[in-house]
Amino acid sequence: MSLPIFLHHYPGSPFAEKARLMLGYKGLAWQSVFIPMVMPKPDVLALTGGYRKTPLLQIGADIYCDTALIAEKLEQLQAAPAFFPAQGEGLARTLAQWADSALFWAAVAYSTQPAGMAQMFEKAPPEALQSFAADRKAMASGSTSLRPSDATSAYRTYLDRLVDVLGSAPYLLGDRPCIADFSAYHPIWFTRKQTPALAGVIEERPTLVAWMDRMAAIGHGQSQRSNSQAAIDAARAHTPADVRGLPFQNDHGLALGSRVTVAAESFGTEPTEGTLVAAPPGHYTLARDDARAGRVHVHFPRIGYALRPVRS
Ligand SMILES: N[C@@H](CCC(=O)N[C@@H](CS)C(=O)NCC(=O)O)C(=O)O
Repeated sequence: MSLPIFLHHYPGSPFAEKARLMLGYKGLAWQSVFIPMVMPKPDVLALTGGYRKTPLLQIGADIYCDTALIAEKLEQLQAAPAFFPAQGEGLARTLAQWADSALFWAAVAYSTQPAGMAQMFEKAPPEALQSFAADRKAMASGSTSLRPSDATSAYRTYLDRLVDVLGSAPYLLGDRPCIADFSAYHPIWFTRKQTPALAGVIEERPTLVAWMDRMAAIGHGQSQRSNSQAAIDAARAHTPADVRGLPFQNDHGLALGSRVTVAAESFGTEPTEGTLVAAPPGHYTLARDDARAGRVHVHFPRIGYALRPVRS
C-alpha cells in the first residue's frame, strides 16, 4: 500500500501554490496540512528539526524540503506527465531556477509594496500585518532586498521576457507544461491573487494572462484536509525509505555517518542538524530522532543549501 502524501502549506504561499499545482499535474491524492505563516512553528520543526520554510512534502517518515526537490520526488513517484522534458531538460531546469529566484524576488518586492500589503491584510487585525512584517524582516536579515521602484522595473522586464519566451506556444517550452512553467507561474500568481490592486502589469500582457489561465486550469488534484498532529503521528508510525543503495557524491570531504547541519544559503537560514545518511548528486539526506516524530529522514536539494560538519 502506498504511503499517504502530506503537503504542509498555507493558502497564500507562492511556493506552496507551485507544489499544489505540481501535485495536481501528477494526479496524486494528498493530505493538506495548514501551517502558520510566521514563527513559531513547533509542528513543522518536529518534522524538519530546524528548516521553517513553506512548503514541505512528507511521505511517511521522509520530509522533502524545497519545491525543487519536491518536484524530483513527485517525478520519481509518478513519471507521467513529466516535469523534466527529455529534450531541453537543462534549459527547463535553468529557466525554473531563474524563476524561483530572480523572478520570485522581483514579484515579492513589487507585490509587497505598501498598497499590496494593505490588500493582503485588509481583513486581518493590524497585529497580523506587524508580526508578518517582523518575521520576514528577520528571515531576510543579511540579504539585500529590492526597493519597490527597482522591483517594478525588474518585474516588468521579466514579464516581457516571459511573453517573448511564450511566443505563440501554449507553455514556455512548447505544447506541454514543464518545470519552468510551474516555477514561473507561482510568483506571478502571488501578484494576481494576493494583490489584485497591483495586477495591472499582468493584465496588460494578454499572452501572459492566457498562459496563467491554462496553468490555473491544471488545478490542485484531489486533497483532503488533515492536521499537523496526524502528520507527526504518520511520521512516527513509519520507517524512512532505505537510502543505502544511493550513489555518494562527496564534495565536502565528509563521510556518510558524519554529524552535519544543512541550512538555506539565504532567507530563513535556520539549520537542521542530523546524521548524513545519503548524498547522491542532487540532494542530501539527514537522519534525525525527534521526541514527537521519531526517526525521520529530512531531504534537501544541494543547490541553495550549505552543508557543514558539526564540530564536537
Ligand atoms: N526555495 C524554497 C523557497 C520557499 C520559500 O521561500 N517559501 C516562503 C513562502 S512562499 C517561505 O518559506 N516563507 C516563510 C514561511 O512560510 O515561513 C522552495 O522552493 O521551497
